Amino acid sequence: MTNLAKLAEIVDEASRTATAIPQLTIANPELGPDDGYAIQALAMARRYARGERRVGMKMGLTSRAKMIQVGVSEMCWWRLTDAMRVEEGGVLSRSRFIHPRVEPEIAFLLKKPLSGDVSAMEAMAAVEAVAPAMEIIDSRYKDFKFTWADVVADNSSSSAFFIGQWSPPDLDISNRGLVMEVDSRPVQVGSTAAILGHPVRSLVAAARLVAKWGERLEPGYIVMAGGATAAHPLSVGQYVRTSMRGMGSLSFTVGE
Ligand code: OOG
Ligand code: MG
Repeated sequence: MTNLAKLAEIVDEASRTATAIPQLTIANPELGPDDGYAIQALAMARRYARGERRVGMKMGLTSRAKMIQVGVSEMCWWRLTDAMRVEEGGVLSRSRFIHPRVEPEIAFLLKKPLSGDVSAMEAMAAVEAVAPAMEIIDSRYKDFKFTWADVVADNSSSSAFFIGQWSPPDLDISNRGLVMEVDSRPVQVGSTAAILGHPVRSLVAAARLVAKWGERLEPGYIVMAGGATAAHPLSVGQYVRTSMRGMGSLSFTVGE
């Protein structure tokens, strides 16, 4: 039988020490996505034991651009902790990561719990605020290559995130133009509509997916809807900025 706790230790250590590892499914071809989620939960317990605190959840692979970039066409999710949040406008330390990439996202702040099958209207009624966001993804696997089971086991590549200014939830977020720039040069241009046609669908999916694992989205949680465009590789010295029409912009600098 596969030792899931051992595999959780391997991905967690790879993440903690920023060291690339071979895909888990190479040595363990029997692993499926449900095993990936079991590994993820065990890896999460290790983070809690180190003092990290749960602050929300991220959805991944919710836009076509993202699915095509990594060659996996199923959604994935992961639990966010306080240690992953970096202050907007701050410095992201490159040495914490293996081969980091940045992607533009949209974030929801919840004021009510959500779990199971909910409608888009019910999901929005649980939202306190919405904000432009950026996620730093850093697959622990060599060459950023993985299967669905691998990526789920590895935090869904999650490693850090930035949140911009919160707006009230009645703002129409269905089709907000966005530009992600590196050193004032646009590297990705897109729209929030790329996220499942409307980012609220990602929140609806998030409520459904956590329920499968006996969890709910809690008041105060941040839920990241997933990259609206392909991700862009990061290197030391870059100044990265994402602007979302009518929602302001957020930025960071890549340090050593
Ligand atoms: C997987 C994580 C996907 C997103 O927003 O789609 C993700 C990856 O691209 O490495 O975070
Ligand atoms: Mg993402």
